[in-house]
Amino acid sequence: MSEEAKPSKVEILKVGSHQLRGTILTDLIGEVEKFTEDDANLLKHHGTYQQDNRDVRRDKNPDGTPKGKSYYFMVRTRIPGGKVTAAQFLAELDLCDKYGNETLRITSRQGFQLHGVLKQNLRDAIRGINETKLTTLAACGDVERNVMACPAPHKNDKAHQQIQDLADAIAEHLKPRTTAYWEIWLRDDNGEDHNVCEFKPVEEPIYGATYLPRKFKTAITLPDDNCIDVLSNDLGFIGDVQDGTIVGYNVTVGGGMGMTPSAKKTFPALAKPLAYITPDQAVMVAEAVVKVQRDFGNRSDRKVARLKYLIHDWGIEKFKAKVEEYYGQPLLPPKPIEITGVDDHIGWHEQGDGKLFLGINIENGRIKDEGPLRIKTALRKILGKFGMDTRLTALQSMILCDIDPKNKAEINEILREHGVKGADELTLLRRYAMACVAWPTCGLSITEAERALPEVVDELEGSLSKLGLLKEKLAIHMTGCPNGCARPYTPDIGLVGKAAGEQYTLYLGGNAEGTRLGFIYKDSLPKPEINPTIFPLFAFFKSARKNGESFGDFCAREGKEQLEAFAAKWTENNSTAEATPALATN
Ligand code: SRM
Ligand code: SF4
Repeated sequence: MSEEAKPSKVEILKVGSHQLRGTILTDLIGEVEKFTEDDANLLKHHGTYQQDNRDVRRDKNPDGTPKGKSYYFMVRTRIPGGKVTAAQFLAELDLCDKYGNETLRITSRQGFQLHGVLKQNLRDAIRGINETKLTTLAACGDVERNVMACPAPHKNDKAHQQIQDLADAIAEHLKPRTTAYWEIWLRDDNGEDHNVCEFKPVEEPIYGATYLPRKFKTAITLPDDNCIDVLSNDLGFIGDVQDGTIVGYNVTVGGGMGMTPSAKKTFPALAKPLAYITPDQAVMVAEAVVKVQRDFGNRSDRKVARLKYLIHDWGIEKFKAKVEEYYGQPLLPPKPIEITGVDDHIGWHEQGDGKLFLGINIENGRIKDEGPLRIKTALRKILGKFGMDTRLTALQSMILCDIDPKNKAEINEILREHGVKGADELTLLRRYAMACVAWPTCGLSITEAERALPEVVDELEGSLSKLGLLKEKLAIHMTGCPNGCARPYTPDIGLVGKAAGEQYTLYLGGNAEGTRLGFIYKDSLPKPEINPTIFPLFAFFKSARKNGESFGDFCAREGKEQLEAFAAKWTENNSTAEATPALATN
């Protein structure tokens, strides 16, 4: 075996893990404060990450000695298409209060996360989730992750129903079958079944002994509403809608955001079109793509193990030929289907069956009661009283479904009383803003994101207001490191944690529809300089935009050099505090 072909440590671990068991159970019931590194790696496949509170890492005991790390766990629920009943939502809220840090997070992939769960509560937290018929199995790890689909509950629209059904079908077909999950988390100490919804005593038909080389992500979209960012996924399906029905899909492959700037071999990529298929082919084509990645994805270097690197190495034609071989028949070439729009679904909408749905913006996905904003209590009251189904969006927000129009005023009142703002009280900038978790729980974060973005949005809103641009739809995504968990390389404005001291790389030129990668406009930009750097570009946009183009389209058309040249001239001409209030305030 050549040096390059040596399997990575994680590959060796998976092979010897007895289908992801390792020694998790021993560590779980033992007195140890944390899991071994190997078990912590296996735990990801069970939907939980061992973390530590980075805010207190440097704390000292009274005698000056370091306190050491304070360990806890993140627990992620995998929710295909973001469909959650009221009972499930309320149970997750209870679990975050009972075992977590009293906040519940909606993720950028339509999932939930509990944070701050102590080891002694981990099994109860995971059982609690399973008791509501949700699962954490395969929410993380080297398997198919949560399958996304547009969550808008348009009940009379067949296409919306079709993509939700396909998300369920793919998620079910590609879920791991290991019984380790059931044994560790769902069986009582006396051997009784605690909850058997995940128990399937069979071998792994798709994944075999080694699972996938890396995480794998799938999403399904409609061309006029790419609210799940299909092209950022390893595998995507774009519906071909005719007369309200999906008659086929363009299949896209090889999207992914993660990169390591110091490793040139890594890069963010938008998925490429692979083939056109009929709806009945979708699940088995998904299986074929997954199996090609299983058998040919890089298992020696995890940095380049995602599907996008296999496609980069092979080219799309060779990849397609291999998928056809696994699928067992040729696939048609993709059709020219364009992605044309995006909708955050915030606000009140007709559902199509006489009922209404309400999209509620959750700032950076964090459901909590803090100060005058008591969204957690408001949701408890509304879900407790009306018991409606809900949906989670890929913009870290949520939808209340099936609302009788006669209850609209009461629901509005509950939200208002708890400080929750309605669609028309929020700028589109804030509605389309998204930040990853970052500090204090994410072990990979370099800078803040969730805790930093609200202030950045406040400042940018100030700038947009001064320029009369407050009504513009423009998306800003921020992450605490280049892994890209809030998909920062595709929106109009992307901010990516670069270095300690709250320094970010500023990307411009993407769009809210997620169809273009931005370019680096400034590197290592300290947070207080973000707004002053963008203000002149907003001014340029206002004066030189064409045909109502968006800020991202404008930046992409002008290009970095033109933007820089304008900004330099603008700053020279407007350097007094009076002329540049936005600059002066920062
Ligand atoms: Fe992510 C790792 C949080 C969506 C790319 N991501 C992590 C970890 C688990 C950190 C770690 O490995 O120790 C983060 C946990 C933080 C915490 O404290 O909770 C984390 N990722 C998240 C979430 C919660 C962000 C959010 O604020 O919503 C999202 C959970 C989604 C879910 O429910 O499944 C989340 N992560 C994403 C996305 C967006 C997406 O999938 O649409 C991406 C970019 C798309 C992609 O996969 O390329 C993403 N996360 C990564 C990567 C880079 C992967 C790569 O190919 O290089 C890592 C690091 C890794 O895998 O090595 C990572
Ligand atoms: Fe953590 Fe980086 Fe993902 Fe943010 S982008 S959650 S900092 S891994």
